[in-house]
Order: sequence, then C-alpha cells, then structure tokens
Amino acid sequence: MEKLDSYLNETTQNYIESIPESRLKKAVAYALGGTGKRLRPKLMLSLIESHGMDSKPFLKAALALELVHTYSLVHDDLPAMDDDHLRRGQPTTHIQFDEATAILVGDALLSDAFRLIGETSALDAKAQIQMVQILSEKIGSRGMVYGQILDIASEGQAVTSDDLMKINLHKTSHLLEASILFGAITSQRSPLHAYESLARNLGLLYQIQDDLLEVEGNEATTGKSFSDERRGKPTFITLLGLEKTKALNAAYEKAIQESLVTLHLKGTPSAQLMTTILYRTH
Ligand code: GRG
Repeated sequence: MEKLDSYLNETTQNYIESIPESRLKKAVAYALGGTGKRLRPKLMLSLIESHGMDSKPFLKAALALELVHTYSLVHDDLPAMDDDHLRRGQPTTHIQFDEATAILVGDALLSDAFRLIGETSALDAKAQIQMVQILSEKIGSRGMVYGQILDIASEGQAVTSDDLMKINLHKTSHLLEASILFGAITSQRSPLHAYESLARNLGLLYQIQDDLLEVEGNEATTGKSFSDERRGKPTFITLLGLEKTKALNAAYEKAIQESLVTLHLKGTPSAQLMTTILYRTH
C-alpha cells in the first residue's frame, strides 16, 4: 500500500500543478490534503495489481475517483448541507477559505475527474467511455446525488432501517462500486456484476461501521465531527439497537469474505486493502 500512496501523492501533486495559480488551486490542494485514506483509488489500483498488472499507467483514472469523492465531502460539509467544521483532521474547506470557494472547489474536482479519465492514455477509448458512463451513473441523479437528496429529505421524518440502507447504498456504495468496476474493467475481468456486488456490500458495511465508530470512537480518532448524532439523524444503532447493528455488520463481513473467495482475491493486495476496511478503527 505504501507504493500506491507514493504513486497517488505524485499524481495528486501533478494534478494540482495543472491548475492555474489562484485561490482555487490553493483550496483544491487543501481539500485533497489532510488525513484522507484514498480508499477509492486504492480499491481500483489494488484490484489491478491483484491481477498481476502494473497499476501505474492507470493512476489518472484512479485519481478521478478521489476527486469525485473529495468534491462530495466538500459540498456535503457546506452550511446548506451538513454544516460540518472538521474534515480529514482539519477545518472544512468553507471554514478555511469561504463558501463560494468551497462550492467552486467541488465543481472543479467533479469536472476535472472526467478530464483525467480521458487523459489516461493506457486505457483504450472503449474503456474510457465505459468508465465515464459508469462514474456518471453512480454519482449522478440516480446515484450519489440522489442519495444525498434522500438523506436531506429524511431529516425529521420517521425513517426505517430499509430507508437508511437505501440512502447508504446511493451515498456510499455506488462510488465504491465505480471504483471496483474501474479496476475490473482495466484488468479485463468479468462478470462485472460480481465485482459490483462485492463493492456494494463493502459500502453498506462501511456505513454501518461509521455508526458503530460514532458510538465507540471520538473526533480525535476519526478526524471528523459527529454531525449526525448532533443533528439527531437516525443511525442503524438508533433504529436497530447496538446488538442488531453488530450482527448486520458481521453479516456483511461474511458476504464480503465469500466474494473474495469466489473472485479468487484471497491473499491479494485487493483483499489486504479490504481487510483493513473490515477491521478499521477510524
Ligand atoms: C454533496 C453530492 C453530494 C453528495 C454527498 C459522500 C456524501 C454524499 C456525503 C459525505 C458524508 C458521508 C457520511 C458519506 C458517506 C460516505 C463516507 C463514509 C465518506 C467518508 O469516506 P472516507 O472514510 O473519507 O473514505 P476519507 O476522508 O478517508 O476520504
């Protein structure tokens, strides 16, 4: 994973250098900094490496996933959305800069993501178009943005655990699905739906873990503020109780382990990364 971190640092730096000198450039660099884990590009790159390929030629497409993820966090933290002040162990972008700059940072990151896919010259045109279609589908009006509006609409409403699952599927799983699909397309794997289903379960587990960490962790270890709890938003724990939430977590963990066996990923970099997610403490 250290190799992937070093690759990603360099690619991120080159991307930042491609932006004209401006407040926007400084704020983009700031938003991409901090303690971000860069899970989404690592999911793609580690899957490529798991299939015995060098992931370096595909770094730009991997960075596109991190740009989209960072855009979603910067916009989600805005006062009109979750109104958060701490992200990745540092003040949120609109606190450090201002709201207009934070909106533009998100706009730039989202737009530039598609440029980076087009600039990944190791991918043929067919693969690039497939990735553009998948990413757009997974994050747009039927994906992550839909999840965000469902989340906002659910505030103050009676929400069931199924509603919460639907929100999480759209807000969290879909971008993880795109990340794994990017890796599967690059390494020419099929059937794609098997990889998609693995990522879907990983995203749902990730969100259940967030709820568990919110009870068991604190702001110092997670580096983000616990706005859900403060805003009285429902979580799996408030809806199902701690024991059932832990059981749900264990069921997703089992499904993920089974997929890793079916896809012959056990013992590969991809499985190692997923294990760090399964047993994360922040
Ligand atoms: C604003 C269009 C729009 C969408 C926002 C992603 C999202 C939708 C909101 C962010 C808040 C949230 C709880 C999202 C769920 C996904 C999630 C667990 C994000 C945190 O991802 P990590 O842990 O963060 O990978 P780092 O900082 O490590 O990259």
